[in-house]
Amino acid sequence: MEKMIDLRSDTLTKPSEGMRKAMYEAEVGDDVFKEDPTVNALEEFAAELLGKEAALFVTSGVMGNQLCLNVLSSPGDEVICEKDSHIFNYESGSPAALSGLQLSPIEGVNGVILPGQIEPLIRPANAYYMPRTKILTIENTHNRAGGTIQPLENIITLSALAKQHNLFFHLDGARIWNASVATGIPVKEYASHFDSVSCCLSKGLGAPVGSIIAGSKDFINEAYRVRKAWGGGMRQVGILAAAGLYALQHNIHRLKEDHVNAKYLAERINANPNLEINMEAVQTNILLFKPLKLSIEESIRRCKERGLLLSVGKIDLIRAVTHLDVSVEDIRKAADIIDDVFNEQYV
Ligand code: TLP
Repeated sequence: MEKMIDLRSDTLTKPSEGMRKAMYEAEVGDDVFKEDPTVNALEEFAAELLGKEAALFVTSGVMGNQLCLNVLSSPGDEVICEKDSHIFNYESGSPAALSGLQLSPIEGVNGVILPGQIEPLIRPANAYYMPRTKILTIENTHNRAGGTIQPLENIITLSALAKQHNLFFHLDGARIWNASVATGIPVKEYASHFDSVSCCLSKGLGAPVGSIIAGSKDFINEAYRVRKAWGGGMRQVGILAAAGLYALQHNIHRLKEDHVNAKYLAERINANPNLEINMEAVQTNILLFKPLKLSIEESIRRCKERGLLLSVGKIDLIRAVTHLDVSVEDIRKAADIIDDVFNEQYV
């Protein structure tokens, strides 16, 4: 059978040979005793890359975000986020379940929220009968908006606003690497404007598992305690940390190939009169597009029949994500399949 081209997510990447070799050869110890040299090396490398005092290896992006929210808040506090954010939509209600938090979502444009929208939502400091606004969080790149990049000037303004109102500023930087490669702005520069940062090793970077959170030493010490309490203390986990370290050392720069592939596919989709795509939002490795004459389910089914896997982005949009297991030839073939499915004769 011919290989399926899988554009459902960049989480589907499989460890390469080089990564598997690094995993096989990893020196390990008990990380709960902080004695795993590979985990320690990964955390040091990541802290340096992100320009933060300390970093912690955690199981997943969700755990990373939730640990950060937990450490920066108390039950009953409120978190301002964007309405399409991962934290609001795809983390199983865990801000409420794990930390007793209430979310206050704001609708952004391409995932970007502006200071003027946030200010009215910040609760007055002396209102003891209201929740306390404690955290402002944004996502870069923004997944559900289609991999869009947060403009640095806006991040800087939001950071100042957060400081002015004594709010912590958290970055869901699951795909911060993509933003950095696309703009040329170092991840360190992005991270410097936030109190806490969570970023994934297991998406476009190709590691099988894991995320990193970073911040001050005190913040990470507390996150270390909470991670253990939540059952996230792992033992000889250097085997997985080795994959993460390999990912950070080898797979960041090549993300630009995924962005070129995404642009190519977006242009082919844009040229098809039966499909609609917001080309302005095609900035990194995620594409969202709308079939005008077929339902989402039928579209996905017809593509699958021809060897192309796609997923649902928002309710009325199809999502395609490029990644390191998808070659230029695969992308050309994916574009041909999409043309075939959405050509006049089939719709
Ligand atoms: N995103 C996944 C799905 O959950 C939607 C995907 O396929 O894109 N923050 C952002 C911005 C994310 O996109 C994701 C995963 C996470 C956090 C959570 O990461 P994991 O899956 O490692 O818990």
